[in-house]
Amino acid sequence: MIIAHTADWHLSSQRSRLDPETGLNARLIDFYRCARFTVEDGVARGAQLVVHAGDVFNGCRPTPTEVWLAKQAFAPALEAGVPVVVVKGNHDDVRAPAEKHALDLLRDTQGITVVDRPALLNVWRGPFTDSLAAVKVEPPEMSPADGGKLEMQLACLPYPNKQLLLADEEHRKLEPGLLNQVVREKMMAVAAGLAAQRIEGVPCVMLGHFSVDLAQAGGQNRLMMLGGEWTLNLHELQALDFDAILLGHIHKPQEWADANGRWVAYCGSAEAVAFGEEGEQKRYLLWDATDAGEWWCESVPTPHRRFMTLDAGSPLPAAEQLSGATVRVRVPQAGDIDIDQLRRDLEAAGVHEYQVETQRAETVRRRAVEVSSEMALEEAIKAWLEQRPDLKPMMDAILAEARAVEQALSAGGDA
Ligand SMILES: [Mn+2]
Repeated sequence: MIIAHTADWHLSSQRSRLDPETGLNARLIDFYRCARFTVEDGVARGAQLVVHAGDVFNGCRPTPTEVWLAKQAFAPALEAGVPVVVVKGNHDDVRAPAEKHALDLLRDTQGITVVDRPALLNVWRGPFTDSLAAVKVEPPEMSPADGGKLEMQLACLPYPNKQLLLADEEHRKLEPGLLNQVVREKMMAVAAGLAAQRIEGVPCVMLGHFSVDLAQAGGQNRLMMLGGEWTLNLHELQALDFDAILLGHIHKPQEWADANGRWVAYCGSAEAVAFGEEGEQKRYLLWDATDAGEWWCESVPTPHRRFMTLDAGSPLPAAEQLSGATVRVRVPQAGDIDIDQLRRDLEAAGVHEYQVETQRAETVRRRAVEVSSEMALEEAIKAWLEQRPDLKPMMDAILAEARAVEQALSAGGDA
C-alpha cells in the first residue's frame, strides 16, 4: 500500500504582505501551496493512504480561513476516496486538556481520522460489500465485517499534553528536567504497549509527533537545541516491533535505517517555517513495502519558497537566484551602506520579501553561538549572562522567567 507521509504544515498567517492573487496573507499561501501540493501529488502518484504526523496548524486557535485551507489541502485525497489520518502535534494542542484542540475542527470531515491519544488503527483494503472505498481506516473495535482484508496497522502516538501530568501533585514538584524524564518514560511505555498489541503477520507502522535524541533540530527551534524538550532514544524506538516509524515535529528532513532495514523518518516541514530552515530540503515521503515486507520510500520535493541570507556589502547573487526568494540582509552597521539602493536592487531582482538586520542583532547572535547546544536551558542562560555584565543583576529574574517559559512552551508552544 502506497502511503503519503507529511507533517508540520503550520498553516498560519505571519507578518507578510498580501498575496495579490488570493488577497490572503502571502505566508499563509506559501504554507497552503506546499500542503495542497503534497496531497494532490501523493494521490496522483498512487497513494492509497495519507498520514499527517502533526502540526497541521500553528496554534490551537486557527482562523476560519486556516481551517478552510486545511480542508482544501486534504481535498484531493478526500475526493479520491483516499483516507487521511492526522495525529495531534504540540502546535495543534491546547494548554488545558479539557478544551478542544485545533484538530477537533477537522474531526467531522468525512475521510479524516483525527488521533489525539495513543491508538492502534486498522487499515483495511477492499473490495468491500458495503462501500466503493478502496481503503478504510477503523479503530480496532469497529472492524468491518464486509469482506475487506486487513492490510496493515497504524500505531499512532500524538504529542502528549504535559498539563495532564502537571495535574498530579507529585509531578508538579519535579524540576523541568525530571519532568521531561517522566514524559519520556511514559511515552516509551505507551509505544511498547502499542507494539505489543499488534496482530502478528500484519505490517504495523508507527505514526508519531515527538523528537528523537539523535535527530538534528536544524535551525528550527532554539528551545529544542538548548535541551528544553523531552526526546525518545532512537535505538530504543528502533528496538520496538514496528515495521517503520513515520514522524513529525522536527522540521529538518532526516531518516535512519537499522541493520534490518527498518526506518525511522522525519519527512520534515512541507514549507520552511522560519529563516533557520534556510537551505533545508522541503519534501514529503511516499512509502511502500515489497512483498517480502521491506519498506522503502521516495522523497518528493515540495514547491517551497527559497530563503536566503545575504551580507550587505558583498555583491548580490544573480537575479535568477533572488527572484521569488524571501531574503534577509545582514548589515554590519546601519548607515554603513546605502540601504535605499539595496532595496531598489532587491526589488529589481524580483525578491518576494526582504528584511534588513543591523549590527546589534548580529552581535547578539554571534555571542549566542558560544552557548553550546549541549547545555541545559539554565546553564546556557548563565553562560550567556557571563557575556552580558549589564544584565547580571537581573539573573535571578531572567532564570525564573526562562523556567516559566520553558514549562509553558514544552506544554504546547514553540516548535
Ligand atoms: Mn511540533
